[in-house]
Amino acid sequence: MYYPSFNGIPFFTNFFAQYLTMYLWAMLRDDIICALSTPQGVGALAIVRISGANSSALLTPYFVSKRAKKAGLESHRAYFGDYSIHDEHIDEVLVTYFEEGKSFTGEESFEISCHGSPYIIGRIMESLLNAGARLADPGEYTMRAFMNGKLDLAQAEAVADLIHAENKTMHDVALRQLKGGLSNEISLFREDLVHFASLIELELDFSEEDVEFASRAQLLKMLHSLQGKVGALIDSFKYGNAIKKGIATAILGAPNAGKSTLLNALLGEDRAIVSSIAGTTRDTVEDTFNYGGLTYRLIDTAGIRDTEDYVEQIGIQKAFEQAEKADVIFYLIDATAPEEDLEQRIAHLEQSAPQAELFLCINKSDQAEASTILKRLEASKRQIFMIAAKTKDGLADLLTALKEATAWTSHGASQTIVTNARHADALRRTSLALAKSIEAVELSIPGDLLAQDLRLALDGLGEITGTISTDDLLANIFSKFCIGK
Ligand SMILES: Nc1nc2c(ncn2[C@@H]2O[C@H](COP(=O)(O)OP(=O)(O)OP(=O)(O)O)[C@@H](O)[C@H]2O)c(=O)[nH]1
Ligand SMILES: [Mg+2]
Repeated sequence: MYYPSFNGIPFFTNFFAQYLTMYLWAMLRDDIICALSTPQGVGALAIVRISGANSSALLTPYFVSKRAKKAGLESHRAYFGDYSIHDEHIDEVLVTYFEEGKSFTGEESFEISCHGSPYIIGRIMESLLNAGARLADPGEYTMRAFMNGKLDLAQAEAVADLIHAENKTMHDVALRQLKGGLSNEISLFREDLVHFASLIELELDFSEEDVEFASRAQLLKMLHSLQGKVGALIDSFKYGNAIKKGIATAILGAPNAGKSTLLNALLGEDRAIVSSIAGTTRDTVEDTFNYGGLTYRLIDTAGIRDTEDYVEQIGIQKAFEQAEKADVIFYLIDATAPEEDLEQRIAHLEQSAPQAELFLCINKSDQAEASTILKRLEASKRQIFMIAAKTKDGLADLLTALKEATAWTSHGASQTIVTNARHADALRRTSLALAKSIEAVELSIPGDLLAQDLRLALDGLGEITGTISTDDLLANIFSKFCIGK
């Protein structure tokens, strides 16, 4: 099934397609879904969610509440009562009722708060399934909210981001997106485009009369301005991605420099094997830690040296690959045994990983004096950190500097940030279409080709908010959600 949009241009086909979509959706909506929305296992309380037209009828045989009986159900109110199956009392529960149109999904919905016993939850779920409900698919509540126009697609995706947010920054970004931050911006972009696209389409209808409804000067101005705004959003994805996935922080250095010790010290657990044998770490070891409201993805790597060992060579190759992708590199120098070619290694790293913030750390400062190394590093003009990963000396200063160096991630505190690769991809396509539209106007290319480019730009924007979506896309997005959300 295709949920089409014709970019707000009021064609008969648009009306027909939307009517068909609504009709098909109305047919699908007939079923009632239920799911446990809290984690599986024993807990103090659990919440079972039910959504679908006429779901109150499904609950009636099981749930008895004096107040509901007396005064009837009122939306957004909780009702205390007994949950029984064929006169067998299962639990005392609290049922919250949401009227159709006023619930998260837009459908009549209930939330049953029961005691968090797997037995009770199992019995309640079983009774609902027996009464005709079906188990919700992952993300189906949010998908229904989207289909019923309660959320657009970018907002629906923000629900998943909010649930999975591991740090304050990601939480703030997801919340802003859920409240419509990104969607509003995209809608404004679309409004401008739709206005001109409709005028150009209109010109096509009068093509024989050689009229120009859309001022090309104004169109060009709007396209340039839009291109700038779309470009800014695309650029923000660099921050968004780092915020969401963690700022890639690679630890590099010679074997035995103490890289794995530093990883363990920063994580606060024995994540990687530490030993005095050079060449202990072969593969990369990765884990995240939160600091200052951000998530860092620490990557311990194999010590860099010339070796005949084939497996170790692969590990060293991987270390360089990580360096090339890193946002930050901690280059560890063993104070007790600095590399002979230290200067060349640093120069090589600066060249192969120019994108990364490079921190030079002299480790094992508890064991050796470092004045000679410091002298050798003077030429690099980089800030140098004296640390002892084993005793954790100097790590507080290192973390403070790390936070300062990655302050760019808070660039979007008051600005919309794109954190979703799908959105970034759609924006890139929009940007390409805008560039082609600009070219078309500048070269006075015929209106039908310009209209096509404008439509492509609109499609790109429409994909973000879900004005344009396909079954496959929706299935792909919502399958990543939890069951019960
Ligand atoms: N005295 C002292 N010893 C340290 C310090 N950091 C690490 N070591 C020791 O140095 C040795 C090597 O540490 P690792 O963390 O395994 O070194 P690595 O860089 O991961 O080594 P490879 O995995 O072989 O590349 C171990 O015996 C650690 O206990 C430090 O700050 N001070
Ligand atoms: Mg190691």
